[in-house]
Amino acid sequence: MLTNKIIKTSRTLKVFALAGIASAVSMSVQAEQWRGWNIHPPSYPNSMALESFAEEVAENTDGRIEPKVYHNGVLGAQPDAIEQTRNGALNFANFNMGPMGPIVPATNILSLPFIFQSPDDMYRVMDGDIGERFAEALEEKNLVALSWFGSGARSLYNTDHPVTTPGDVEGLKVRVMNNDLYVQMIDELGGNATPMAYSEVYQSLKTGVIDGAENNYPSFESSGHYEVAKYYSLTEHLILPECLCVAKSSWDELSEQDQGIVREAAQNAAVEQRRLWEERAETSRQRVLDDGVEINEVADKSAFQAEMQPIYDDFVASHPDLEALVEDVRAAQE
Ligand code: GTR
Repeated sequence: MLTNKIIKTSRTLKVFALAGIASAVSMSVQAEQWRGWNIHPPSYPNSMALESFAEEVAENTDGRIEPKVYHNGVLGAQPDAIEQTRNGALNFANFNMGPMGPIVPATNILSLPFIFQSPDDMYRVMDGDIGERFAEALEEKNLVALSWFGSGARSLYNTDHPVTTPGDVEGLKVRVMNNDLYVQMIDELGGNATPMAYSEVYQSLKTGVIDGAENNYPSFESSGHYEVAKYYSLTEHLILPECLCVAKSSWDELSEQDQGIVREAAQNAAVEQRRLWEERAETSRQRVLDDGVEINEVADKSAFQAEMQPIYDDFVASHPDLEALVEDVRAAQE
C-alpha cells in the first residue's frame, strides 16, 4: 500500500514537473501581441506599408512579435493615439508630424508652412542627420521613430471658390489638425480655423460647420471630402513627414536582435509606402477630377509665403533653442 502510494506520488510529481516545463517552454515562445494604430482605410499606401511591416516582423522574429494593424482610426483620434503610444497602451503607429507639435515642440519645425521646397527635399532632410535629431526629440517623449513616410503636399480645398490669392481665404471656416500653429496659419490668411478630428471633417463639410480643409490628394479622395468640397487649390503649404513609430516601452523590451529586425522592417515599409504614394497621388488626383473637382494652380505662392513670416518669427521667439534646427533644415535644401 505504502509503496503504491509512494509510486503514485512520484508519478504525480513527474506529471507536475513535465507540466511545469511545458508551461515554461510555452511562456518563452509566447508571442508579444502588438497593437498598431492607423487612421487610414486598408487600401491606402500607408496602410499597405504597415501591413507589410507587421508581416515582416512576425516572420523574421519567428512569431515572437505579432503586430496587428487597426485601420480606419478605430483605436481613436490621432492626438489620443499619440498619448496611448507614448504610455505603451498602443505598441506602434503611423503618425503625421502635424498633430505631434503640441507634444514634441521640435517637430513643429516640420509644420512651419513652406519649410520644405518639395517632397524630395523633405525625404533627403529626414533621411539624414537632421531626421535623427527629430527622432531624438520624439524618443524623449517615448516614441521611437524607425522610419519616415511621405504624405505629399497639403493644399487648401473648400466648397465655395478657387483660392488663388491669400485674400481668397478671407472669412473661410477651415478645418485644421490639432496644432495651434495651423490656427495661426489660417488666421494670417484671414480665415477662421477650426481644429477638428479627421473623422469629423466629412460631416462638418456637408453640414456647413466648416467651408473647407487642407490635405494631400490621397486623403482628400479617400476621406470622401472631394464629394462635398469641389475646389482644390494647389497652395502646397505643408509637406509633412510621417513616422512609423514604436512605443518606447515596447522597444526597450526587445532583444538587440529583435530591435534590428523591427527597424529593418520599418525601413522597408517606408520604401514601399513612398513608392505606393506616388501611384496613389496620381490615381486620387484623377479620381477627384473625374468627379468634377476643379483643381487650380496657385501662380504666386510667394504671396502666401509672405503671410507666413509672423509664424516663423513667433516660433523662433518662443523657442530660441530650436532656431538652429530651423536654419539647418533650410540650409540642407540650398
Ligand atoms: C492625413 C494624414 C493623417 C491625418 C490627416 C488629417 O494626410 O496622413 O495622419 O493627419 O491627414 O488631416 O488629420
